[in-house]
This record gives sequence, structure tokens and C-alpha cells, in this order.
Amino acid sequence: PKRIFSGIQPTGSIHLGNYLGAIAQWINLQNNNEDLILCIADLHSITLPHEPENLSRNIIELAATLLGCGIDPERTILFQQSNVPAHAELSWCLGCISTMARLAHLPQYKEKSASLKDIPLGLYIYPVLQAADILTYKATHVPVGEDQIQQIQLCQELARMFNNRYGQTFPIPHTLITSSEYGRIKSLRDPSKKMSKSDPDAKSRICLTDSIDDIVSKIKKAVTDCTSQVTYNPDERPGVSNLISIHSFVTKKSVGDICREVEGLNTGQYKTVVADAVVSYVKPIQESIARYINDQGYLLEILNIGKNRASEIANENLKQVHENLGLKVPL
Ligand code: AQP
Repeated sequence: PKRIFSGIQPTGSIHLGNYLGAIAQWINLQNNNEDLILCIADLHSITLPHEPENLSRNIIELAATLLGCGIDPERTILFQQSNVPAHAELSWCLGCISTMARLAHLPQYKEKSASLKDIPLGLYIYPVLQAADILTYKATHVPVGEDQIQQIQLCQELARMFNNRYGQTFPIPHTLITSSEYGRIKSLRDPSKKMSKSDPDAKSRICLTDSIDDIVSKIKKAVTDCTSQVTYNPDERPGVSNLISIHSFVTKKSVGDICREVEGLNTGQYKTVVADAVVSYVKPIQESIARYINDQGYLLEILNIGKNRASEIANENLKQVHENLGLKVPL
């Protein structure tokens, strides 16, 4: 049977990139009645130094955001990774069949460690935990952006290796490439980078929880270029093209239609059009998120139900892992 697993880190407020690139697809999968398990990947979010108070606030805000965006906890299992110890345990078991050489080759590790003097071990073995997340549920499909393909390949290799050594245990998960037609949404301050939760410059991203004034001001200040016409050319004109992508997503109009409609406007005038469209789209989602944030009792209850449902599947699978590894001693 098909089972889809995905995760998102509570590293900060959710931005339009996360929404377009991940959450909107999850809602579609859920609404197509897929078996979907969604993990708030809090153990992943401590790989780099963090503030504990921020982390717990981010976990609650992320749960409220996912519900506010339309994740339905009756249909989708929504839970917090650290609440299900099987992830960390399976990660150890998979770590024992991973090699250091293989992990050192992963591009995300290379990028994130490049500027660090002391590299945390967690950053190095992060993809092993990611593989464990997926295999804990014997997921068959994993929606990911293109930048995650290599991590999923590692997961596939570890599943094969485990099956070969210790007997058939895990299905080999398939990637569901979710990157929308727009690719990655770019930073508003530097369109050569993707929009990111952890970018130190808050003006680089539009968060779903930003005030309306902030959204408008961030879009008006978005870096474009010296050409004043509005044309779509992501390679040559990444800044304005990024605004067109966002505009197209929130209005469901094609890029071509938008460019025809706004012919004659300069980029400054066009930013006002984009800001209006984004505000209309985001406002009802914001109101819904705010309702959940104000009901923390309900959020904790939802996370607790998610924990129980996730644990049931995880513990069953972990039992089989123990047996196949020979950890289970007959009485
Ligand atoms: N700019 C983006 N455009 C499209 N999709 C994006 N995603 C992230 N940024 C963009 C997708 O969001 C999901 C959740 O990602 P994550 O929490 O695992 O971390 P990330 O991919 O590293 O996202 P961020 O926002 O950049 O977080 P930090 O700053 O913590 O690293 C993923 O499906 C991702 O593809």
C-alpha cells in the first residue's frame, strides 16, 4: 500500500517558499485521500546551535500554521518527531550501516559545514536521521524538492543494504518531486538564493504570519534590476521573475497571462499589484492560523493524538527491525 511521509523543520516562521514548495502539495495529497504522515522535524532543527525557548515556540507555531493551511488531523497524521523515539533509535541502526565517506559527499553537508570551524556530528549524520524518519513508517513515497533528491537516494541505499544484510524489512521509497512549475521561490533580498526560514534578514522572506503592512513593505523593497519592464526570465532577471512566480501562484493565472496583463507597468507599479494579490491570498490563512495559535490546548491535544497514531506504526516496524537485527532474545 502507498504511504506518503514528509517533514518540515520548526526553524522559524513558515514562508511562501515552504507554502508553495511543500505545504500546498501536502494539502493536495491529503485531499486526494492519500495516506499521509507529516512530521514536525524538531530533532533535525537542533543540528545547528539554537535557542530552546524559540524552538518550543516554533513547534507550536508550526503546528498552528499547518492546521491553518488546511492540514486535517483526522485524515493526516501530524506529529512531533521527538515524541516518537523510534526515529532516533532507527537512526542509530542505520548509522551502523552507513559509511563516513558516503555522508561526506552529500552536497547539503558540504554547503552547511563550509563556514563552520567545529562541525557538529549531528550535521554530518542528519541524512541518516532523515532516512530513519521515512523508513520508520515504511513510507513508499516521499515528496521532496529537487535539492533533497540525494538525501532520498541515501535513504534508498540504506533500505536496500538493510534488506540485503538482515532480510526484507523496508520498501524502497520513491521520490515524489513536488517542485512546482516555478522551482524554488527566491529570497526577496538576493534572488540568487532560495527563500529560507533561517536567512538572518527577515526582509528576504514573506512569512504566513507577517502583518499585512510587513508583507506590502517587503514586496515593495524586493530587489529587482535596472530594467523597468515586467518580463519573465528567471536566468537573466531572477528578481522580477520571482515576483511573477509568486503572483502566478496566488492568483492561479499563468505567467504569460500576467505578463500580458501588466504590460505598460514598471516594476515599481507591478510590486503594488503583487503585494495586493499576496495579501488577499494570505489573509484568510493568517486568520485561521491565529485562531489555532490562540488555542494551545487544542494544538497539544492534536499533537498528542498524532504521537499515538505515529507511535503505533513506528513501534510495530521497530519491533521487526529488532528481530531482524538479532536484538530480540528468545525467552
Ligand atoms: N524557497 C523555497 N521554495 C520552494 N520550496 C521551499 N522549501 C523550503 N524553501 C523553499 C520547502 O519547504 C519544505 C520544508 O523545508 P524544511 O523545513 O525541511 O527546511 P528547508 O528546506 O531548509 O527550508 P528553509 O525554509 O530554508 O528552512 P531552514 O532555513 O531551516 O533551512 C521542504 O519541502 C522544502 O523543499
